[in-house]
Amino acid sequence: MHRTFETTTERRQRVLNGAWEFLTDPENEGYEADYHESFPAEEADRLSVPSSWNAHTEYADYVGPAWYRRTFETDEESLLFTFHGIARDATVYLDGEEVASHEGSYTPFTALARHLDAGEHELVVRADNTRGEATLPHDDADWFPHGGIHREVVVETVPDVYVRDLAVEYDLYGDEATVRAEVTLHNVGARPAEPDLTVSVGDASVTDSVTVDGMDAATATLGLDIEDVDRWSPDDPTLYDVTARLHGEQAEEREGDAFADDLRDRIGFRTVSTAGREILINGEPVDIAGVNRHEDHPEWGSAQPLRIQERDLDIVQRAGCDAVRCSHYPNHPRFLDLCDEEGLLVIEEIPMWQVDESTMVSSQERAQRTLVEMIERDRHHPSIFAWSLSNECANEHPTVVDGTRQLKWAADGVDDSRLITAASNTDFEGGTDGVFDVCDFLSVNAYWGWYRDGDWDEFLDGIAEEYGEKPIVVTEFGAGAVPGERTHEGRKWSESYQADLLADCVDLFRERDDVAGFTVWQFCDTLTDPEAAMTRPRTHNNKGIVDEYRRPKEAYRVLRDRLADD
Ligand code: ADA
Repeated sequence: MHRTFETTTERRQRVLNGAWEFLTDPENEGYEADYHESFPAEEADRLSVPSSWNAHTEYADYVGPAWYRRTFETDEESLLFTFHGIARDATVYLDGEEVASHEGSYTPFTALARHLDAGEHELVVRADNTRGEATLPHDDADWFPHGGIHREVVVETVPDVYVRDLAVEYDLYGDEATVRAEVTLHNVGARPAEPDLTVSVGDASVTDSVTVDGMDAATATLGLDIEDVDRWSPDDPTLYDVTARLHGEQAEEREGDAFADDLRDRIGFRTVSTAGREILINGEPVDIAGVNRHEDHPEWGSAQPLRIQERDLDIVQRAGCDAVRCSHYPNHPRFLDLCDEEGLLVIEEIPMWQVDESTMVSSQERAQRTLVEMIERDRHHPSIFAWSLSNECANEHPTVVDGTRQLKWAADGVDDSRLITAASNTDFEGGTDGVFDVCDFLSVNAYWGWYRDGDWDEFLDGIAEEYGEKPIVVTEFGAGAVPGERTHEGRKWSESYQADLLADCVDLFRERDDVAGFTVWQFCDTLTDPEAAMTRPRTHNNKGIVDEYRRPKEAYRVLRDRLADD
C-alpha cells in the first residue's frame, strides 16, 4: 500500500505494482496514435514498478524519454487512477487516448476514466527524466536525476458520485477543537444527486445533505466541535481518523440505488508557533535535532519500499534524532505517515534548489504549482511543522526575494497553520539575505570546516545580529567521508574528520540559546549527478552519517553519543 493505513473502505483499491513492459526512447520518436496497438512488446524489457529505471544496471545512466505499458482487467465501472510519483515529466494514455500529463517527480496527479467497458484495458506511460534550466529541480542540481514510475500507481473503483477531496482545518482552544472539513464531491453521472455526507473525526461526526449536479462538482463545508482533545506531540503522537463518507438513497428514478463512497485520512491536533528564538509545539519549546534525507537507495533509486522507510526512520531515531528535513522535495506520503506515528518533526521542501534571479522568474509558475500540490497532499500530517520554499537561492537579489514572497502567499492560501522557511547559504557566500524577512525561522546552511575555514560562532553571531529575533535552525552542515576511510591523521574524506567536525558543531549549536536546532547534512550517502563525479568521490555525496546501504560511519556513533544523554 502507498500509505500505512486504509484510505477507503468502500472503494475497491488496487496498486498496479509489479512488472511493466519498458522501452527507452533515446531518439524521442514519440507516441503514435496507435502506439498502444503497435507497442513492440517483443523488444520491450520488463521493469518493476515502483522503482527508478536507473537502479537497473542496464539503464543506470539513461536520461531521456521512456515508455511503460501494462494491461489490466476491469468490470464496467469508473476508475480513478492516482500516480503518486513519476520522475520527472509524465504523460498517461489509456487505450491510446491521452488522459493526464504532469510535471515533477514528487507530487501526485490523477486521471479519471468514466464508465469503462468491462474487459482488458491498456495503460501506457511516457516518462522523461530530462532536466532543463527552468525545471524543478534544474539541470545543475547535484542529486541524481532518477527516472521512471518511482511511486505507486493506485486504481480505485469509484461510483458516479464520489468524494474527490477532503481538506480539514481546525482551531484549538485548550482541549477543545473546532474543526472545518471542506469536502469536494464529483458527480460523473448525468443526473443531479443529493447524497448524505458524514464527516467524522475520531468518534465525533456531523451529517448534511449535499446537492451536486450531473457532470459537475460541489464543495461542502461541515463543522464540528471536539472536546477532550488528545493533542499530537513528539512525546505522545496521538492521531485521529478523519473520514468523509457518502450514503443515503437516491431520491427519484434510481430507487434502491444507494450512495456509498468514502475517503479517509488522519490528523493530529497541535499548534505550531515561534516565540523569540524558540520553535514551539503546543506552546512548548522543542529542540530540533535531525537529519536531511534524500530518497535514494542503490537497489531502488528514488523509490521507497516500506521496509526502507521504516528502517531509515529507525536508524534516525536510534541516533537520538527527533526531526527530518525532506531535502529537497516532497517525500513519499507513507514516510510522512511513519513520521506522524513516531512523533517526528518534519520540514518539507519544494525542489527550488540553488535558483538564480532569472530562473526564479522562469520557474515561478512551476514552483507555485508544485508547492500547492505538496501542501494539498500533505496538509493533514501533524509531523510537518514547516514548509520550506527553497534551498540556497540567490537570496541577495530583490527578484529572488519577490519570487519567494509570491511562493509564501501561495502557501498561505492553502495552509497558514505551519511555519514558513527557506534554507539559505547567502551569508556563507558573503551576501545579505532578503528572503529571511519572509521566513518565520531562519534555515541556515553553511559548511565551515569543509568547503571553507571559518568560525561557526562568529558566523552565527552575525546571523543572530543581522536578522532580528527569530529562531535559527542550522539546516545544513557536515563533511564528506568515504565509507571505511579511517586515518590516524583524520584528514578530509576520512570518517574521523567528518565525526570530529560533526561533534564540534553539535556541541556548539546546543550551547547557543539562539539556535533552535539543526539537521545534519546528511542522513545517508546518495548518488549525485554524474557531472559532479570529479568532486564527489564514488559519484556519491559522501556526507551521509550512514553509507548508501545504511551502514553506520563514525559520525553516526558520535551523533548518537551526543544525543543519548537527552
Ligand atoms: C548544498 C545543498 C545540498 C548539497 C550540499 C553539499 O548545501 O543544499 O543539496 O549539495 O550543498 O553536499 O555540498
